[in-house]
Amino acid sequence: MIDVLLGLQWGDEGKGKIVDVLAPQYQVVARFQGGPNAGHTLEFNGLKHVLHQIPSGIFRDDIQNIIGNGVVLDPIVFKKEIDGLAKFNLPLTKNLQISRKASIIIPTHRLLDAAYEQAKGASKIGSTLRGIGPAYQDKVARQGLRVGDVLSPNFREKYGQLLKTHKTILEHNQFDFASVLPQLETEFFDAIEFMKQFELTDTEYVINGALTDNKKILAEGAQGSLLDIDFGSYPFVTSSNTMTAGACTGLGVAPKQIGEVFGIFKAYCTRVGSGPFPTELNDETGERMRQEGREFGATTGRPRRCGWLDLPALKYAIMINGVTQLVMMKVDVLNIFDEINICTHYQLPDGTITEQLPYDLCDTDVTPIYKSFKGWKSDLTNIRSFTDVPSELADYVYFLEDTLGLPINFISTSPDREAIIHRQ
Ligand code: 2SA
Ligand code: MG
Repeated sequence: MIDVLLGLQWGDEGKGKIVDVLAPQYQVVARFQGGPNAGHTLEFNGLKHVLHQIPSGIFRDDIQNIIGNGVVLDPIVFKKEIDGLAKFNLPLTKNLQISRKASIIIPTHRLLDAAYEQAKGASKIGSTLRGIGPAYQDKVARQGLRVGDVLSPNFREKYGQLLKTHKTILEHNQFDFASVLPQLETEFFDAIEFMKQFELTDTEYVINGALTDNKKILAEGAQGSLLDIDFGSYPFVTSSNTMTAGACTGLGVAPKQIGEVFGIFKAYCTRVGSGPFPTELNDETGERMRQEGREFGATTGRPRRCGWLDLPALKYAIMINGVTQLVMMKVDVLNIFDEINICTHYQLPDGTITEQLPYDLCDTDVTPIYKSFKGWKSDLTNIRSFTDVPSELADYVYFLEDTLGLPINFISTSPDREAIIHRQ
């Protein structure tokens, strides 16, 4: 079976830490969507490391890591990531395989990302400007470059063709690229050569072979369910399927092979970039959450918008993903609050009370209805057993389990690898 681990909110749920905790049970860890817009932070032995495109199993010697076909890979970022890992002395060329069918982000994808955002003005998505949207656009338009193409003698020609298309669009948008492109291209072709030392292969065979051999595989999601291209708060979404189904198409595995689905959520909500966020706190409470939770983007450093936990949104994410186990992160950030709120329902402009997401969250002004809980106001750092948690926190957890109809099997109490309560 292949287990899937994904974020149930708008990304930054702390997936990297949980993959790292679960990784010893797996022989393969695979990324199936997204690209350098992801930033998975791992903290161990007092060190902090952020991975963008490389699967989070990379720090364990006995795990095979796979970048699947559903990923959009930026070779320049890839080379930087590999260089950044040099100090850990990992057997990288042996433990990392890349799908030949993964899409390549070329330098002009990043410029196009910026040009499109600029053209949108006030209605911009707040993209990470990593070229994600434009790269997926070219994939769907059937004109993109794939990792396997780098081995073809015609690679430069294929690149040239795509570049021509991009230049036309950039010129049309009056976006100045002439001054930056030559340097980016030098870096790009250098990184393409660098990438060739890794195994570029048909990873769907590797993964299905591993399944036949009864190996345990973990599919590592990036971003979050509410950023899913189909089910997120469109158009303020990313350009891939971040949900469980994305693991099937992004790796080449059949739906019946999916086993456990770990849904990761924070005990509150954050969002970076634009788009609707019903429980957002634009006040001092939100600011305290941001400071206490160090809520600044791992990829772009942007301050994250903060707000209370949103159950209509969480239930929706659980439903579309078929979540089987919940993982609650950053509970310790709530240690400081006297009162903690959970949004259980939305009130629509016509007065209707619902626990469903409206079709268009952007145009529907929903008012969150909160249930309030007494804060626990104590430090959780050294708690490793659920029997030791303050009763207020236990009540909070029981309420969520009851309402969501799923067990919360892991509760993270601080960033460190060890700081986790595993219930079972
Ligand atoms: P893009 O660059 O086209 O994907 O941007 C589209 C929208 O998606 C948002 N977005 C994100 N939001 C939160 N976290 C993201 N990545 C995490 C990080 C990593 C993770 O720490 O950087 O959790 O996987 C991420 N990536 C994209 C973006 O803000 C736009 O609103
Ligand atoms: Mg993150």
